[in-house]
Amino acid sequence: MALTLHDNRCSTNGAKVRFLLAELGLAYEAVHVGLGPLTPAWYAELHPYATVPALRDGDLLLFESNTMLRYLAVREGRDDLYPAAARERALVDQAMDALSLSVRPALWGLEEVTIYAAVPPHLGGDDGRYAVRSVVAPRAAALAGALDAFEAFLAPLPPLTIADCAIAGRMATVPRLPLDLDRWPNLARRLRAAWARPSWAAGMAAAPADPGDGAPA
Ligand SMILES: N[C@@H](CCC(=O)N[C@@H](CS)C(=O)NCC(=O)O)C(=O)O
Repeated sequence: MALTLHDNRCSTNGAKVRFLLAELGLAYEAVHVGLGPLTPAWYAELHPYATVPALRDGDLLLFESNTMLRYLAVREGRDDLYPAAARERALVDQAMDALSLSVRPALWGLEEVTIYAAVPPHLGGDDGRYAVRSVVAPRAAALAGALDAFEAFLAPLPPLTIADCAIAGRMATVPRLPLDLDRWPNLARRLRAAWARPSWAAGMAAAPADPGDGAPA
């Protein structure tokens, strides 16, 4: 099997790539990598930033999830998912770049105080588990502003592209955030369509088991 995906089942960037691999019907080996302090030394030597995912295809090793999406679509000749024509391709790239550069920082700002981390006392954390309203509200507003602008980037795209893999994967946390998705009709339509695809479910089911959870290694 030529393809190997180093991944973690909690990784939204890994989810982007798993979604596309399933959409393309490609077989691959899924290798679990612990995150943060659980990252093994061998992986820190393999990956310059020691983040997941990493994709190996023979002697080619890729470290950026958006690059993996572009590479796999071109490798498989899927112009429908990543157009060959310069203008159409630029619109897909632009949506992916806006997601990474404008939406993602604001998304993380809200995720970190609601889903992932305790709120430090100096930011108004209460019991150390859930963010207080005064911390969450401005971050939700910042994300809402980023998504207001992002709507325009989604409008010209064809129904399914690799930008949808990026959006569906990186924004997989949205249902757990204090956010009314219906405020952004283009985004809501694309996310719901992507998450309804059999390839999305297949991609999530293909995530590597975490041995730390007692699942088979
Ligand atoms: N720009 C990278 C970001 C990768 C990234 O931040 N991955 C997260 C998981 S979604 C990670 O490995 N976090 C652990 C860490 O930063 O130590 C990509 O798109 O692939």
